[in-house]
Order: sequence, then structure tokens, then C-alpha cells
Amino acid sequence: MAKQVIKVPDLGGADQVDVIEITVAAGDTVAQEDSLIVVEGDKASMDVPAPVAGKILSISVKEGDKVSEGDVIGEIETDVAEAPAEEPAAAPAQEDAAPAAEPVAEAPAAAASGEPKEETIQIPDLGGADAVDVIEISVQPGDTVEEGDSLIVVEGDKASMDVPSPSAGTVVSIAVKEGDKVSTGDTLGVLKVVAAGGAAAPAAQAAVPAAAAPVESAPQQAPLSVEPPAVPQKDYQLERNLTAAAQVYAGPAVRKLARELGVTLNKVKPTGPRNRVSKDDLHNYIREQVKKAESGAVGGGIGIAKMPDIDFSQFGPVSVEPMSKIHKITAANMSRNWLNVPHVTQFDDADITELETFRKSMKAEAEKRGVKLTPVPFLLKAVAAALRAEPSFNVSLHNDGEQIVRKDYVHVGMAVDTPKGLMVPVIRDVDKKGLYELAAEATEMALKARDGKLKPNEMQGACFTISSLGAIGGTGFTPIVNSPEVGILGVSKLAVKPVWNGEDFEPRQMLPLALSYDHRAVNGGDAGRFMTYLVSVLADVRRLLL
Ligand code: CAO
Repeated sequence: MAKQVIKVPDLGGADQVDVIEITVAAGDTVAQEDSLIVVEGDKASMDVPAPVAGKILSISVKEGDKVSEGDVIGEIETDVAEAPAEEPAAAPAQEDAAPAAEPVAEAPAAAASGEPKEETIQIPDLGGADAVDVIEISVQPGDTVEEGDSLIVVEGDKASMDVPSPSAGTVVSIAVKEGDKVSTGDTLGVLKVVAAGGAAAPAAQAAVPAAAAPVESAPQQAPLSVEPPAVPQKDYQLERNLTAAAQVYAGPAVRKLARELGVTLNKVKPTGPRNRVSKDDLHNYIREQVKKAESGAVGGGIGIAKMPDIDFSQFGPVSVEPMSKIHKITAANMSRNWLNVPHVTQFDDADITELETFRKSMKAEAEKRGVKLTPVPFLLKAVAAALRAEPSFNVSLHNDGEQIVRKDYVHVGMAVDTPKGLMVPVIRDVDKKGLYELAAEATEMALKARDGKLKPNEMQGACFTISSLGAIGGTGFTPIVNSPEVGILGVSKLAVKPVWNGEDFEPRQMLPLALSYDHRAVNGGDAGRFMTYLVSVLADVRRLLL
């Protein structure tokens, strides 16, 4: 075991950078290259990595301190013998960081005339890092930039950095996008440079020494994948015109963690120096979100407070019994659908006087065939016809929120009230089946549901649901859409009502209907047409033959 002093490595020419985050504490065990602290200069932030694996004995800097190359930041206990102070502790092979003198921006040879000149901008020397991620695009075509203004922000394993404009000018094009991987020499874009009397040539090269500085002075300790450029001559930061995302200040380790956790950084409240988002801020944000989720307060900002726990026995005698599995599933589905689906319910009464006359006339024949002809098979058939006539209801919203799924089959769910709870068996290809067949199938499915004999696939794949409370009673109710379906028909008890026929009030048998729909998928006009068609078919079932 040997103690080793940890020092700030080569900062690529930057001096007096801020310590913005301490990522370890005394006693922590770290692997070589693990981040110990995060420092930030004017143009870039970077992790200071552990030079060797070991146990942290102390960290002698704190957030807000200023440090320079060679400053001691702590001590580590390691199995590796400490290198002599003058020798690089872990001098990396620098083959990949060699091209110190190689120009990375084309010098505008003809710009001396003072005429605007289009200049290709290339990714500068990245201090040995290769294929780094473009994490932010700070400008867009047409933007005017000063020399040194950030064009894009890139991030490697250990640091993020701005890629500065080599000259003042107008951005003509940017050839990369967020998420791209870039390496030194890759084309970044095109800049129109206005040079006054030949001044543009040195200006265009200005970024080269700045970005190449770390290469010229090879890292003394553990190598950094991306080195920050040299501290600029003036405070370009003030002039930067960054996008909202780019205005969030965070170290690379925090950015990486945020990406891994899927957190949008500009939602996190920063408490670090210079309004920087720290790891603690990120953790606090996530803790808050989890707390909200557990209290049921999430879901598009609905902010519903959790129900209080109530001891009902204080009000009178009670008994507590477990909910059936079906009841629990129904409860979860109802909440999900109620909260996720913007519901609209449209009402109408269908005049089924003729349908009832016909149904009653067919009842005896149906019984001979062993089926019970209630209004439900007629409703199934009429709904199937309406789904074909108004296919706007025969859809589902794709989960990506970008697409709509149109169905070329007509399967209809039928809500069945069972002692164990609500079940919804599905009758397939309703549009292709006759009334007797539908009556038989509806009865069979209802019996199976009540006997708990439905198979999972017999409750899947519906395009639409019918919930009939007609045999029970009521004048109307608003059913909840059974998502991913987008419509449900609630049927109430048939009632004889006086209907004006133009000359007189006539007693007609009116069936109250309530059509609930998902307004994300279906518009009021579609619903109006669907309902009108449905009512017309129920009023005159001969239309089903058309
Ligand atoms: N108005 C008046 N009478 C009606 C009617 C209506 N809208 N619908 C059915 N009826 C009559 C039937 O004609 C039958 O009368 P007869 O025996 O004289 O012919 C009687 O009511 C009983 O019908 P049924 O219940 O045996 O059969 P059905 O086809 O009407 O219904 C089913 C089948 C499975 C839909 C029904 O039994 C059921 O479970 N309904 C409840 C659905 C439910 O719970 N929905 C709520 C979901 S949200 O919580």
C-alpha cells in the first residue's frame, strides 16, 4: 500500500478553473479514471480522473475553489507505487494526440481582399479523443458569430467542450446534428468570413492553437479524453447565443447521468456554483418525481393528491374483504383510461319501435333454434355496420403518439356483469355474422364470463365495446372508453316516449344511447356521423342489408 498525492492534471492551458463538483469522499474506493472532481473553465468543463485505483484518503478542495495544473486536490491509498514527482504518473502513449501543428481550419487564402469568403470549418484537435458526441448545436445558418463563439458542444468520456468559431462571420451551414459522432478534421460546417485587409487569415486559424494547446503539452497524469481549449482572451460566454438546452450548465458526469436516466436537464433546479446542475440536484429531482409518482400526482401534471387513509370503523360497523383479481384489474384499467383518455360523450335516442316489433315476431323462431333474441345482437350488428360506414371509430392511437392504426376487421367487446366483476368478452368479425349467430355467441360468451371460463384471447382484440345496462335500468350513463379502443356505446333501458311525427305525438319505443369517445382520435363530427348512422340503422334494420 502506498499513499499518493493527487494533483490537477494538465488543463490544456487553462488556469484557475473552478471546482464545480466533488464526486467522491474520503473512504470511497475508486477505479483508475473514475471522476474525482469536476472543474470548469470559461469554455469547457472536465472531470479530473483518479490517476490510479485505490481508496480516497482525503479530498483537500471544495466546490467553489479555484485550481490550476499541479495543485494538490487530495490523497489516495493505492497498491501502485507512487511515481517520482517529476515523472508523469501515468504518461499516456501520445500517438493519437500528436498532430500538434496540423491545421484544422482552412485558412482563407483569398480573404485578404476584404471580400466575404466561405470557409469550411473543421473539428479542431480534440486532445487525442476520437469519435466524441455532438451534444448541442449552439448556432444555426444565418447566425452571426464572433471569433471564439461556441458553434457546437461535444462530449467525450471525460469532458465536454465548446467548439469555437475560428473567425467572426455568418454561419452558412452546419453539417452535424445532435447525436452525431465527430473526430478531429471532420467538417463541422461553412462560415462566411468577412476579412478586412487580410486580417481573416490569422483569425481563421485562431481556434487551432487554442484547441491544439493540450496536445502541445501532453498530459502529465491520466489522459483526458477531451481537453478544454485554452482560456480565451475575452469573455465569449457573454456573447454566446445558445439554445435553451445549451444554457444549462452541468459537468459531463452529470450530463451523462441525466442522459442515462432520461432526465431533461433544464427541468432540474440548479444549486451549484454559477447555476450549475450538480449530481445532488439531479438526485433531488428524481427523488421528487418518484415521490410525486407514488402519491399519484404525476400523469401529465394532473396533480391529484393521494386519498387519505380513513378508518371507517370510527363511523360504524364495517367488514373488510379482499378485492377479486378481476375487480383490481378493472379498477386499474378504469383509472388509467379515465386519466389518459380525453372523453366526450354524445347522447341520442334510437327509435326501435319497428326493431322491437320484428324482434318479438322472431322470438319464438329464435327459441326453437336455441337462442335468445334480445336487443343486444341487433346492437352488435348495428355497431359493426357503423364501424364500417364511419371507420374513424375503428382505429387505435399508436403508443408513439405519432401514428394512428386503422383496422380492417370488426371485433366488438360486450361488457358482462359477473359476480366477480366486470368482464368484456370479444365477439369476432361481427360484420360477417347473422343475428342468430351473434345472439348465440353473445349468450355463450356471457355464460363463460359468469362461469369464469373465458380464455385471455377471448377478451382481446376488440375494436369497440358495447355496455348494455338495458335489462337493469336507468335513463343514461357515460361509459369509460376501453383503451386502446376509441369508442364505447352505453345502452340504457328502452322507454316508451311521446315523439312528434309532424302532426301528433306518437308513443315510440326509444332506446337511450350514450357514445363515449377518445377525443384524441375521434372528432365531434365523426362521432355525430357515427351516432346518426347507428340510430338510423336501429330505426330501420333493413338498412343493414344495404
Ligand atoms: N331495454 C329494455 N330491455 C332490455 C334491454 C334494453 N336496452 N336490453 C335487454 N333487455 C331485456 C331483454 O330483452 C331481456 O328481456 P326478455 O327476457 O323479456 O327478452 C332482459 O332484458 C334480460 O336480458 P339479458 O340480460 O338476459 O340479455 P341481454 O342480451 O340484454 O344482455 C349482457 C346480455 C351480457 C349484456 C347482460 O347480461 C349484462 O351483463 N349486462 C351488464 C353489462 C354491464 O355491466 N355494463 C356496465 C359496464 S361498466 O360498469
